[in-house]
Amino acid sequence: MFTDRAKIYIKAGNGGNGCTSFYTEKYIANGGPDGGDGGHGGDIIFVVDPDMSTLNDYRFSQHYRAENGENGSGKFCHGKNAPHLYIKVPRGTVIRDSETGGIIADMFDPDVEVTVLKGGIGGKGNARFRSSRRQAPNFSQGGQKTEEKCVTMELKTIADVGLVGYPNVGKSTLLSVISAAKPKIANYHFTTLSPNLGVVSYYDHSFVVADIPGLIDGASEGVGLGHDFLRHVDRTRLIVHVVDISGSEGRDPVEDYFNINSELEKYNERLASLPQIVALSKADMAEPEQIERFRKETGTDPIVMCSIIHEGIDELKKAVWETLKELPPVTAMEFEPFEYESKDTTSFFITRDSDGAYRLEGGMMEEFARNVVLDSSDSFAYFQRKLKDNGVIKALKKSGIEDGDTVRVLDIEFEFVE
Ligand SMILES: Nc1nc2c(ncn2[C@@H]2O[C@H](COP(=O)(O)OP(=O)(O)OP(=O)(O)O)[C@@H](O)[C@H]2O)c(=O)[nH]1
Ligand SMILES: [Mg+2]
Repeated sequence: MFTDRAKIYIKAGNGGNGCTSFYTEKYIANGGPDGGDGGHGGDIIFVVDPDMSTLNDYRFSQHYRAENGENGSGKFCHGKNAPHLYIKVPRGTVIRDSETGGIIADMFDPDVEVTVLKGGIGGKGNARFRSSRRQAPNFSQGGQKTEEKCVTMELKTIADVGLVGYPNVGKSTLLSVISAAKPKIANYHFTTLSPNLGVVSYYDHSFVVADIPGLIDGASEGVGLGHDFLRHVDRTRLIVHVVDISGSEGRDPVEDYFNINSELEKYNERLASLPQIVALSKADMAEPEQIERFRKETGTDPIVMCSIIHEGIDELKKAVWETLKELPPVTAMEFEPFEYESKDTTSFFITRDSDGAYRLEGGMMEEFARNVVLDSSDSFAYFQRKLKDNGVIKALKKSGIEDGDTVRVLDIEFEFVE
């Protein structure tokens, strides 16, 4: 089973909570606050594993969660930062946000690391909240929580040349004679079930060739089958279109040629407009008139081959190299930079509840609420000051609040007093 597309769930670690603690020692009264900060949650980082060539490891849509940061503790102990979680993928994997389809990363370079989700920030311990006015802060900050996301990974093989054609025309045979690759070869359709890569040397040069499964199942009603595999030649620079010129399976080679080209067109414009070299295989079983007719009716200048006795192979390699050297190199996909929004911690808005109470909502409120321990008047005073410092009180007054009115923030409720 070959998997080249997979959906997984990923979640960075939450930040660890800050600690509320006071220094205690025998004979020492009123030790100061000594609660340490929480550690950061682990990031989710994608890396290329050069030994991987499929996404088989991910076919069951698993969940990948980085560890949470450790909570802070007394004696100013900082909680440990959680280790990052590395997700290994084969080179050429394109990672998209499943919800929007936006490309997050193209794992094109062999040693690229992409941080897709950042771990939550650790909460501050109460030691951090000490000030001249507040000697004994009785609260600490919760760690930042992270959200789970769903991403789709899609393998798009990186190669210079793509071999395309009907099943059983000799694509894999060709790859096996031009490179050291050892693909499976047999006289039936769909011998190749997943892409094979081979490195071809041509004098001092080399290029990579991808052999994919046959495109059309001639046995059925002529519907495209291997369509999905075209993804693996989608970023090549050149197509070698292999046609069985002997018509050994009863099809007309000229029709084969046009059918495959229309499959390429259906897939996308780029594939259809790539330079193409036509290679006629199984010429040992064809009559010269068949080759002549092919030339005439397709208007192409094909290379006539018999892979099994290496005929036409040098000519093909030369033609491929001569074309490739004029073409720009394969590059990573172009896409708008995509980043998961870091949590909104600065906005707020005011609504009214049905009983007339004022309700505060938005990222800023959630951020402040992390700091509030409900049973601590100390932390509540801190919360109220934060509301004032950030213009929330002013905004409330602008919307007409008066002394004695009720204000609600998440599950906290208090009476407005100026
Ligand atoms: N006579 C002759 N037979 C060939 C030639 N090239 C390949 N074959 C035979 O054609 C059959 C199919 O070859 P493959 O290389 O497996 O064909 P393929 O295009 O990769 O097929 P799929 O992977 O199924 O799409 C094998 O039996 C090969 O030995 C050739 O030049 N002449
Ligand atoms: Mg094959």
